[in-house]
Amino acid sequence: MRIGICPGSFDPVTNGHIDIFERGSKLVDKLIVAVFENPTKKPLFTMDEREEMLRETTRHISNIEVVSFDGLLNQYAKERGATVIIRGLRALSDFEYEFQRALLMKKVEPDIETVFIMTNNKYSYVSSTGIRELACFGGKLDDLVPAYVENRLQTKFADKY
Ligand code: COD
Repeated sequence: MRIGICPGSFDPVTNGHIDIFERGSKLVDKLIVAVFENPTKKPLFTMDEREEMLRETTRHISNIEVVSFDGLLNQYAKERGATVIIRGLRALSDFEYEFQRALLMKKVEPDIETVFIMTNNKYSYVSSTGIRELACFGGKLDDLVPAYVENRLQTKFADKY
């Protein structure tokens, strides 16, 4: 059984992420969507909240398992027997970061391949950072995030301010 991992901070999950899950899930028998902490980012949602939003919005993909893990990606991938890491690529700016990460991963786990899926044109400009900013100022999020996530963002910002 070929197991893939799609890791991310997913703060929150967007339609761009979900598009990558839908396409990535066809490349493997099982796709583990895993919430990790990105030490360079200060999250809006807790890991549990991010995991719950992912679970609610990926129910339509039958071979997906959603988890969260507070540790190293390579350790978790090995533990789960995953052989492929699936990442999305939007622009040249993503490439530099992803290139370094993929090489680092290859160095520590030579048996794990990182595979990139090009963004869907429709979502090439969608990022969790942009979504949080729009939501913070009450902007419209139609077609950018699932309705469930939009509600969670509205509640979060209503609580905060
Ligand atoms: N279209 C296509 N792809 C997209 C889009 C979009 N609109 N938006 C985002 N993506 C892709 C991103 O390029 C990325 O591949 C993936 O979706 C997830 O994105 P984010 O922003 O939610 O997640 P990141 O990049 O912050 O995730 C980084 C990790 C949390 C995976 C990383 O920090 C990590 O591995 N942390 C654990 C510690 C560790 O092991 N570090 C060493 C790694 S070598």
